[in-house]
Amino acid sequence: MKVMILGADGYLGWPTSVDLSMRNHELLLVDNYTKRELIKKYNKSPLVEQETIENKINLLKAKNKYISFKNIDCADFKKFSKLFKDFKPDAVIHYAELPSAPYSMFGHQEGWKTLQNNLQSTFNLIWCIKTFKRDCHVIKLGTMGEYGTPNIDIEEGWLNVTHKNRKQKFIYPRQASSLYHTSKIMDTDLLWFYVRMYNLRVTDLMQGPVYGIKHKNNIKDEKLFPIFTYDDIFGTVLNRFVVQAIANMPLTVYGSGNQIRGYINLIDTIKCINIALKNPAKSGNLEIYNQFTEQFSINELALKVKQALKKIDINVKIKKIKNPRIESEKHYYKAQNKKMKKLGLKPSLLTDDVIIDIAMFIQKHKNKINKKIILPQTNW
Ligand code: USQ
Repeated sequence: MKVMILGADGYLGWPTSVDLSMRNHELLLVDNYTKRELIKKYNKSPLVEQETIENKINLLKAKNKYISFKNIDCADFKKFSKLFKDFKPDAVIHYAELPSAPYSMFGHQEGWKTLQNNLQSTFNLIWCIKTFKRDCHVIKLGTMGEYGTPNIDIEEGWLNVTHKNRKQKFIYPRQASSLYHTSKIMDTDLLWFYVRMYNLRVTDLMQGPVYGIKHKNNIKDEKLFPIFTYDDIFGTVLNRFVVQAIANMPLTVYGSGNQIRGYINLIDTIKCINIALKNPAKSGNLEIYNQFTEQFSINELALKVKQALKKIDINVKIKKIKNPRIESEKHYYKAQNKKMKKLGLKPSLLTDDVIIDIAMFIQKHKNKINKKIILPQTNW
């Protein structure tokens, strides 16, 4: 297939690119280094300094010659539409968004940049498909955070409502607790509108926080590993916890630690992308999948890290700190995640070995951990 990957340099975009390049697709990778620039601007740094994407792509080209890279901003319609029109992809995997809740809540500029970048890149993509290739399948990364923490079960994207004896299926009600997550709700609404109007084919993946660094096709070569961030803005909770453990810092449980989320191993993110590629949404359909494999509270997650690392003689401390976020800390949470499994996903669960494996990678780079960038600095 001809596949475009937008945001190909990121924590998910790069492993997706590595994996698909080994499956003989013709790939066009797109990124404009926004995340790298923001990491520098806000004085953060990944655990391991990244090669340029151009250098990384040369590694992939040795295995697949049908792979190219363009350094352009997907929010720049003129440049993006030319690229799309020339390549005419069968599918586009859209990760070209600012992914951080704390960043989006930092200030006016960051909030607006999140909204503007995320909506504009999604809108540009929609417009290109509508204009140049109506049957192109969009695989869009959404987030479980779109649903928030409602007091009823979270269904997979849609809810059947009976009202005054009449029935209608609606997109499941959404109420996020950051501006970033809200930008994803707006993306979904935009996509759904254009699916209804112009019969586009869209798969929206409601993904939970991801952890890990390895997957099937990068396991032997650390140069192919994705960017690994652990700072307060770009790091996600489990990766942060393991870094804290290795740095001999207490794990920072925000608030009561009873917040529950659905988590997913990076290995499974890649599997889900492949499943979505092989099972495209039909014309005029918005397919929504809940992309997580297990639910944990933050307390459970911290305990899992503590118990796993005890096996390799690391004594982990856990500390509850004031929650820097406005989010529900005691809530019902039961989310459905059957659809991916029905299509063949066999989950790679969060075992002690998985945690130890992440810890071994971090241990190797322990001297590079910057303890000053870990504690939360954005409050809302
Ligand atoms: N948390 C802690 N301690 C920490 C960091 C986080 O207790 O040191 C808590 C947060 O308060 C939150 C939970 O862990 O309740 C998850 O936080 P997170 O920073 O791992 O994830 P979040 O901000 O929700 O965003 C991440 C990704 C985002 C993705 C989302 C999926 O950055 O791109 O969309 O996970 S979800 O959370 O399901 O919406």
